[in-house]
Amino acid sequence: MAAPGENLRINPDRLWDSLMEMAKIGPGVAGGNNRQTVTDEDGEGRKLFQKWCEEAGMTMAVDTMGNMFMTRPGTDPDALPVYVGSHLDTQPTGGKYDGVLGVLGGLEVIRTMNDLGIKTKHPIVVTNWTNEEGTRFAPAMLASGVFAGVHTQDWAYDREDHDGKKFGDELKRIGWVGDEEVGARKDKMHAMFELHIEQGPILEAEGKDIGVVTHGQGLSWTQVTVTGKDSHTGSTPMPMRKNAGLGMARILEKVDEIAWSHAPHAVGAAGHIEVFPNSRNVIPGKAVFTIDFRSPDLAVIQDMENRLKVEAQKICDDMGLQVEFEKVGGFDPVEFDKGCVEAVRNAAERLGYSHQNIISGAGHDACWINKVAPTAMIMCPCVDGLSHNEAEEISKDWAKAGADVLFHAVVETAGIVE
Ligand code: HGY
Ligand code: MN
Ligand code: MN
Repeated sequence: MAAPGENLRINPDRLWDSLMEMAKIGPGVAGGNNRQTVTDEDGEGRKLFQKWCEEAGMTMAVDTMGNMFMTRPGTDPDALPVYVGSHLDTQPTGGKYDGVLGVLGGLEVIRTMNDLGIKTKHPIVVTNWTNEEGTRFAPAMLASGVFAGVHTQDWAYDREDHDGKKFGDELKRIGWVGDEEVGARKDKMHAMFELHIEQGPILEAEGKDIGVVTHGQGLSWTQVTVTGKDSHTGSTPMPMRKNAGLGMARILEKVDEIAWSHAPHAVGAAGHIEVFPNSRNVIPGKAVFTIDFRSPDLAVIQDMENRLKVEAQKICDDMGLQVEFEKVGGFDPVEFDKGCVEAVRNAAERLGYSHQNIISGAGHDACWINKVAPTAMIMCPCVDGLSHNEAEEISKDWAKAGADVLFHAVVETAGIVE
């Protein structure tokens, strides 16, 4: 397919203004965002995205998981669409760019095509995938997972947040249950591209503008519940204590050791940690926490999961505690489509951006969509590799480079019609 001329570029000021405008919705407390999935703020962000897309001449479809599909028609109505997008939901202390750059970068592709009067054979669909973060309702990439057939919609609707609210009820409450059956379009996709900040330090350290994402590492989330006995922190003699909090601490120490044993590529930690009753003068009778293991190698993930169970059981047996495990999320390492990856690499070359191959450390909707359509990702650097932190920052130039490459890869794949 013909590619756009190398001089054709997106409008970085317009993209940046849209990023800053979206960032005003669900502001954090330190300059970032708290626009968690299916909250009122998420609903507001969706409406703004819908308004911008309709102003750019696109028509909206929404599926039963709230996934948004904004279509720009192609010249061939039978040609399968090229998808481009990411997610608008954020962590509770999230940044302004994680996910949002990929959605608004997709919108900027359309806006630029409109400016230049570009027509393509294949339609182009800009998407916002619901609940990529998995922070309020585990697991991550929930709606793209249902779309790709990995989870059932019923299971997803039943996921509960910390306050016992159900995902399906909250999606209904904010008015974003669409009438399109989720997954109905999954066998009718020509390709999908996702632009994302790296969320790691490699590109900035290497001085590269673009990450050509060849693979995504796999992820495993195991929720661990340790049960001991609540009792007085003052009057309970040390030998009589059944301290679930201490059991958790010893298990977390082991998690770190297990991840280091697979250095340099494996990682492990617990981001979600709760003790009950969480009172200053009560020995915790219960601890609930989620272990996040990741590696590009599936066998390593499985080894880390197995060793977690063996070590945690040993620790709890020694301390007279009970322990239960529940797998609450995970996906295998992914290899992205070679053709789409090549389109990304060619675009970076054509545009004169420095680039390197990279494995995605974070999970993304593209990891699930890769199961149903040829998929690739583009990454731009972020300052100090920091993400999932309100101080997450990118430069306008990095955003421009990423969106330029996205524009070229998408338009070339969709086929310019002279
Ligand atoms: O967990 C992840 O990797 C993604 O940010 N949801
Ligand atoms: Mn993301
Ligand atoms: Mn994220």
